[in-house]
Amino acid sequence: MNLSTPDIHFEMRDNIAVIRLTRPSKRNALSDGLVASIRNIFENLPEHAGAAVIDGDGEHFCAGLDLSELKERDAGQGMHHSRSWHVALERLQYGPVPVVAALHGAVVGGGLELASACHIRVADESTFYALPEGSRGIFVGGGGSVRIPRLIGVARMTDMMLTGRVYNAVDGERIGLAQYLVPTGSAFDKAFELAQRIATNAPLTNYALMHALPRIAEQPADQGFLTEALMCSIAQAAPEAKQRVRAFLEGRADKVQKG
Ligand code: 1HE
Repeated sequence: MNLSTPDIHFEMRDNIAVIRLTRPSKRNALSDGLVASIRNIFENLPEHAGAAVIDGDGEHFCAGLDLSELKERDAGQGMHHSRSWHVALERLQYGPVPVVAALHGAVVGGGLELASACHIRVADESTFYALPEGSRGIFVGGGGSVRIPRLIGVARMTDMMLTGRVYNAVDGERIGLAQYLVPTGSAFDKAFELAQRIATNAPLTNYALMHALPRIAEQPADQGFLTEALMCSIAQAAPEAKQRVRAFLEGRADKVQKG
């Protein structure tokens, strides 16, 4: 199946899915069609995909919602529009494989919402983050109010939206918007290297990290402990887990190296 469109490029590099926003003349602004394409890609990833990388062509990762499509919508239409983003980004977050975002330039508005749905964010030094919705008279609608406070806290997101505060790459990494900060121009390479490493994990471990961990983290502790015990028992019962543990005990597996 051809998952590319003029605005998004999809390719498999061995078992890594590479997804690139290709609308640089509009700073990769997310049109309705582009959001639908993201959903389509994560609903139809090839079975052999082990991880994915998403990045953007040109000077910026993503300028957010395509403001030229911001129509006069009544409340019901507005809700359905927002829900279409939720579905697309849920397919990404709770999809078949972990996704690493390679960030550079503007990561703003819906672009930050897209990045927040990814499992790992690698930012280069040109990256900057903002939520200009506040100054455009609108509100986040792509899951940002759920995901961004979980990365940086309600107070920082409130500040970004009330005051238009822009975080640079260094401060973005410090507060938790990205887990990695790399030299300008190297975010994709680092993200790809991480994706290759992720793809060597046992599939059930990756599944647990994507689907169980965020839900456990939202559960009351007593329920979380039980869910953890269930997930842990399922993962360790898999033949692959047994092989990996045996390989370590027999000296055939890598030791943890000092960072
Ligand atoms: C756009 C968009 C866009 C650029 N929708 N067309 N997002 C924003 O409020 C951010 C708006 N964008 C910007 O602040 C700047 O464009 C950037 C800082 C990202 C980049 O600046 P720069 O100088 O490199 O580019 P530019 O000259 O501003 O833009 C180049 C073209 O892209 C220009 O079009 P042109 O026809 O005049 O060449 C811009 O109009 C166009 N462009 N960004 C449409 N966002 C689910 S709810 C989510 C809610 C939101 O995301 S709200 C936040 C929207």
